[in-house]
Amino acid sequence: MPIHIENGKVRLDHPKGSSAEVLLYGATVISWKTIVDGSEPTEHLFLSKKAVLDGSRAVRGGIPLVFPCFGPPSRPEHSKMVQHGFARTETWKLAKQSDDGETLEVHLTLDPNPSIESVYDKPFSLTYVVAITEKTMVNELRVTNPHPSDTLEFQTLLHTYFRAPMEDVRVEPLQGKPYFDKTTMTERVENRELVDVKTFTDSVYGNAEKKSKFTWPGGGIEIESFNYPDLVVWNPQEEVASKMTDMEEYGWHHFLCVEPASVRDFVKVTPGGTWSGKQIVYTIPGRSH
Ligand code: TA6
Repeated sequence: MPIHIENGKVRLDHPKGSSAEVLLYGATVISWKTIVDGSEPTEHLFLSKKAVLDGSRAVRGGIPLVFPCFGPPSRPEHSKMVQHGFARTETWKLAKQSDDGETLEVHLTLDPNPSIESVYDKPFSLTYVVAITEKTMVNELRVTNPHPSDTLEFQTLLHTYFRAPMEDVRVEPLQGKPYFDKTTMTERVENRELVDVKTFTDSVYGNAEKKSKFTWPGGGIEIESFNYPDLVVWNPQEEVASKMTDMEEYGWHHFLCVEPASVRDFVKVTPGGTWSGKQIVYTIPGRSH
């Protein structure tokens, strides 16, 4: 079965060897594999060995979904929420699946429920599309505002933990971009052509390019984003990661978060409207040594 659901997890197994796994909890993609060098499938996402997967807390790794607020709430309507909002800690429904032989696609949905309504009183409807081909994965969040007269305002982000060697990875193109440096709480302009994360990095870039990529001698990933004006680059290093009870030992050596985002400002969806943000991720073959 190319697409099957078992124990609260949806598994997509492509006939050409790629695969993905999505927890209904938080609609969290926890695995994306492709065959990169013709042998065994390669895992491209980082999932902490200490990640809690029982639905009691957000998953440390994979692609947690940030909605309707980024970071600690900054608006009155979000004041009852925890950081990054409720989308990543609610259980979604598998609403649709399709397989045309080339693309395996699932749609997960989240609508208000008593748990959400206890922290958020705005109507909304979310659909999250996860699709894989032989070489790519698509992650698309659609936010519908069903209110007859009020505009819906939110921040959102795909909090992707990519498996990568922290010391050797470089992100581009970011040179010249404005960014808020959350490690010093200062607004700056990026002057580096290639951005590394060898020190504690928590940067919220604006004016993001449509295509970003990060590479290391053994490989790389390209991200094509649609309707996400910002890009977050994060690695907590030991100083922050060592305080995370769900971060495996030395885990920060093995991942880089590059996150298409709409967080420097709030998205505004008019009554009856739908906003969509999407990333397509591609693997880049490793440079020959
Ligand atoms: O995307 C980077 C960030 O906003 C960091 O500031 C850090 O808080 C990270 O998200 C992880 O947040 P979490 O709530 O999952 O521990």
